[in-house]
Amino acid sequence: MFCFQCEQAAQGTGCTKMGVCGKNPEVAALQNLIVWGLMGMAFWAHKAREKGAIDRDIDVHMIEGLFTTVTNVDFDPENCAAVAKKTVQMRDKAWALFEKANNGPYTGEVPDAAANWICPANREEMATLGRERGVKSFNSDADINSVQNILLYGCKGMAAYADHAHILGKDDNEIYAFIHKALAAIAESKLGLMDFVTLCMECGQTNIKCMGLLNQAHIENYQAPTPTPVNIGTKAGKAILVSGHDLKMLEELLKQTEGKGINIYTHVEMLPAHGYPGLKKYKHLVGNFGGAWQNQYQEFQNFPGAIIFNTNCIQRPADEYKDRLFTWGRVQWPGVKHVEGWDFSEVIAAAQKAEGFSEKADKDILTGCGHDAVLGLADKVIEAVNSGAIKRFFVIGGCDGAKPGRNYYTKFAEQLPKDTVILTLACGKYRFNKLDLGDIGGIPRLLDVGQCNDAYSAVQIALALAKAFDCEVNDLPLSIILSWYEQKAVVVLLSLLSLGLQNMKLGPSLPAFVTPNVLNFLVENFNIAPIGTVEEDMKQMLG
Ligand code: FS2
Ligand code: SF4
Repeated sequence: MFCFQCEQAAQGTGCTKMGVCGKNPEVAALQNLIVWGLMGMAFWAHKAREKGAIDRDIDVHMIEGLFTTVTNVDFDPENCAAVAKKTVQMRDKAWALFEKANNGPYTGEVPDAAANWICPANREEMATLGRERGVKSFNSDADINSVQNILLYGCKGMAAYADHAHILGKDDNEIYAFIHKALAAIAESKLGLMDFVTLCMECGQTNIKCMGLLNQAHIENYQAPTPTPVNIGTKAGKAILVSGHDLKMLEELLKQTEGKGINIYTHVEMLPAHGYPGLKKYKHLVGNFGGAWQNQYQEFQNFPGAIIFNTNCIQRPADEYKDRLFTWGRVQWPGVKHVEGWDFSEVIAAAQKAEGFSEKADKDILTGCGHDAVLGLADKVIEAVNSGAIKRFFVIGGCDGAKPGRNYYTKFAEQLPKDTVILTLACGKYRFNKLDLGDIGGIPRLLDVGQCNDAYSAVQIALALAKAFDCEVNDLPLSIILSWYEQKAVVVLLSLLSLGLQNMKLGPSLPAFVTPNVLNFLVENFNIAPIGTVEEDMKQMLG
């Protein structure tokens, strides 16, 4: 196997024997096959779209297929094989769609991925085929291959956000069209390096639309989030823990558990759910449990109820909780019960059977500080900046992970002077969101903007501040320090780069799929740099 799509890539170069995440060689090969098939499907879907022919099933299969291959989503070979098979059927559907719109067959050159290759009938042969279709084989030029992978990972991250929006009934033709165009370009591999760089920037721009669409879907369904304290203790009673990013799944579970004496807790990226009026109205949504995703193996052993993942990040479960663990949506783990659709009665039954919590008091942490809430304080914020009470804003956001170097983010938040404000989002916040950082004239020093997709909201805050101070975003007293782990962080980074943001710091280590030449390009054009020591970086940013 070879996979280097996430920050955990073995030796900083790529997983070759077994994924550090737990992905085995068979699943890795089947996911290669899915991506290869999607590239073929994209070729025909893109050509059909150019002729005005669109098929929503193909569009949706694209985002579901890509999301299946995101880090820590699907570890089940049976399901990956089923997705690969369906992909080949959908390629044929896209092909037929094109020929119908074209009133005849295509006469140009067809790339290998889009040719009439047959999906083998059994899993073993599918995996053999997938092994030959790895990410290193897109292009023989290492730099072009690197940028093609950045584009692919950007599309994977965006597909996850598009999937959430689709589940809430929001689809945007432009988003689907771009993903098809991008994967078709990788399949054809005819463009030059700078063309792929341009596509990466377009990917970032399209993802801003996609995150905006999801933001709109969340607000239309659950109203704009408001600053909300969330308890991290436990309430006496039966319990269900919800992990992932999907708010609709949480809402359905809240409806189905109402009045049943079961308390619902959020985990990791579900924490911001507490800020939405349409979700916090459920009194049995009682708190947040545990730290970031990489601690689940230990922490879930202490959760005496049912646990459900609706998106990444799932890890190999311990036997102590495997029979109380469920997956939903794109997430699958072999041997773990998968809930299809919207009936959570099995999860509820597992929670009722489990011991449940006794009462344990603990502190509150704050969430729900999206752009509506923060910009509601705009006058206060502007006054605090003008008076010098706030010297600088720091966006410290992105993913958490297992590497020891991630203590950087905790130390950074702890050591920042008291006249600075932190905006945070995604699961990297668990490195510091239980610290008591106080406030500046009533403005909390730590503002939790939300999930990784709420990078949209952070961008809105930055744009509004730039407008208020009549300057460019790069001239604001604002520094951005990102932590990355998986492909959603890649697409968020592309979005920030596409807005022209300069001087960002990235850690805890640089992606294995970025070649030295591509890195140089990023440094020269965006002055992006890897994190260094807390002291030096802080001195530089505050200076
Ligand atoms: Fe964290 Fe994992 Fe949000 Fe990522 S819970 S690394 O999926 O997308 O952030
Ligand atoms: Fe390795 Fe990350 Fe790929 Fe898993 S997703 S196999 S940890 S590079």
